[in-house]
Amino acid sequence: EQVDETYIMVKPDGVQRGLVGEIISRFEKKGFKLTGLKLFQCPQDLAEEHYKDLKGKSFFPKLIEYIVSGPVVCMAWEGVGVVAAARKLIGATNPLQAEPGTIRGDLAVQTGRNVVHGSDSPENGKREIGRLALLASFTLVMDISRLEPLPLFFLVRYLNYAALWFKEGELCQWTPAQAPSLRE
Ligand code: DAT
Ligand code: MG
Repeated sequence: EQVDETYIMVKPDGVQRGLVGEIISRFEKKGFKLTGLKLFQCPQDLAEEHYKDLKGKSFFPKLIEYIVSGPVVCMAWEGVGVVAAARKLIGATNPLQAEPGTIRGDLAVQTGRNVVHGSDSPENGKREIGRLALLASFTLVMDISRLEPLPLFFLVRYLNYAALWFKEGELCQWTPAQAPSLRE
């Protein structure tokens, strides 16, 4: 079975309401593996890049303003079927329509303050976490030596944006203590 990864983020209202532990706990208890975690003040351009598919919607400016209004908690979670399962744990975009038992169903009321983000596809999970960009940079490094400094500058800037939420070295691979390979 294919192991996927998803980008989960506690939005500023979730941090401010003291819901970080509760939200992390739901993914831990489900049985997914945490591979990245940080508290982070999101800059305007990253928020716009993350939500670029919603550019042009009437709520876009307010959404960006909200995402940069205070620190967020960025997480990468890994597991079989993790993307769809995380969306189920999170619940519908409008918390009033989210089922009880889901994070939004239990903890939120407003669409514009729905406490948590989760990637909507495995491709977006990779894009949002940043692995696609790391791969792209590795293959592009081959061509870089032939480029002039100016295009190189723009390339590095582009990769910087494409990486979205995590940089190389911020993600960890690890094996659970109960794994057979670690038994004495
Ligand atoms: P989701 O976060 O469930 O993936 P989305 O990707 O469609 O939902 O939208 C991203 C965020 O934008 C969402 O969490 C809250 C905000 N949003 C979406 N639709 C909205 C609306 N009609 N009014 C206000 N905010 C909205
Ligand atoms: Mg979405």
